[in-house]
Amino acid sequence: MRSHYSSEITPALEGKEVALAGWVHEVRDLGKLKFMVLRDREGFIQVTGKKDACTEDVLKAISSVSRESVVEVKGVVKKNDRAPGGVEVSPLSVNVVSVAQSPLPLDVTAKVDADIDTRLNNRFMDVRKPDVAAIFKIRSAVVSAARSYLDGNEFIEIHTPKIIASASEGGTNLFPISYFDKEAYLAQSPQLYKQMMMATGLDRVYETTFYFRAEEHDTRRHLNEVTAVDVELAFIKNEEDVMNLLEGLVLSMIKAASDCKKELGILKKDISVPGKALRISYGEAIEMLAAHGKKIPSGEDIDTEGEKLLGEIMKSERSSELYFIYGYPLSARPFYTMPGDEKYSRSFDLEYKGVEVSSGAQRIHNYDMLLSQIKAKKLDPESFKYYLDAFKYGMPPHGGFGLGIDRMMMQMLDLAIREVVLFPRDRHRLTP
Ligand code: AMO
Repeated sequence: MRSHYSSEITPALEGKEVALAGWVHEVRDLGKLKFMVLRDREGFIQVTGKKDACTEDVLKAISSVSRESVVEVKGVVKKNDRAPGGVEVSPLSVNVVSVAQSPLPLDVTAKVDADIDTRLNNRFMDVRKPDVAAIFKIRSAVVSAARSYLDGNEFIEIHTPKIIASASEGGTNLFPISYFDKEAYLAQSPQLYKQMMMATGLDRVYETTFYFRAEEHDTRRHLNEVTAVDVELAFIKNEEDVMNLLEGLVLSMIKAASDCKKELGILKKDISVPGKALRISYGEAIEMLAAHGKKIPSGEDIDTEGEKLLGEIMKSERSSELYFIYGYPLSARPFYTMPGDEKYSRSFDLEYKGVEVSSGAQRIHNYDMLLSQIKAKKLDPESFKYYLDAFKYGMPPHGGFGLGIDRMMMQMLDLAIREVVLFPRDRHRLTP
């Protein structure tokens, strides 16, 4: 239906006939002059109906069309210094393809601010706003950069089941579903499957995936359906190999976002790409927190408040927004984590501006050790049989991580998590 997007209409096309298609953003009727601003994915273009240059039908269509209707406009490009971008289109025909009812559920011209719930209830219309569309264009660039980075590092993209028979991250946050005559769950993570892949010889795998988490959190940073990049790699020396890969991946994603200049301009945001990710141990982290009045009992995970405070300390004292915390207490990590010694594990979190964006570890690859860890965490080895079998017949040393795409987006753009997900699933939201 279209020969050009609005952004492709430049004064250099003067005199050329073009076909445009999009939504009626605004209409202004000044009697002899009728303006219609047409909006498409790439921007806006002014369509100017002049009484002496257009047919009656064209002028009538412009003055009667409702805002947000879909139109097809054929016309001639004209330079005009007073038009936005120095160019406009003089219409030869205006075809109203789909009429928008009124009143509109949302104001796309953003003259009236709507609350986030009204926006999410009408997401189809919310995303018509250029600043909201910009978020999802950046998101696409970021996911594409993640795939390119991993593809370029000899990873294979896999897809593992989202309907599963047993928990992978602990039993409390599963969504049960009925699977014919059996009980099943939505997958919390591809964890057990990506580890089983390490016994296949494919060596380096990743999945862009959903996690389903029945957590009752109602926060700026939690969702019940999460998008993530999950990675596992074999023949590693230790967790440092995994951290180095994650660092490169995250920097490439931030770089891709920072390259979205047009979209960042629309959002009035700037993204600075860190040079590297610093590394601090869990012990150092809790000492730094204690020095600032926040006590974390030794052996416990750092809570949200602690993470946020650490983010501030790292920024002001070490000029760092991106850093690893490594060597978490074994007791705070899942059963598959490789112990460092009796207390500490070969695990890490990656923090970005005071929020955990990824967690990972070297894994246990020894069958007996894995079995004893499952028992130590009071889990039933029988329900992990299919997973444990993969450790009996040759399993290389391996490790990996899960990186939250939603969390990355929210931290890069400094927005709440529901802003960066098209149709978020949270405690209260199951539609649209
Ligand atoms: P974890 O449970 O820490 O680790 O999840 C990994 C990353 O996923 C994101 N994430 C979430 N984002 C938004 N809302 C949530 N409710 C939520 N839960 C998780 C975060 C988090 O860092 N199997 C391990 C990973 C591994 O070791 O490979 C795991 O799932 O960004």
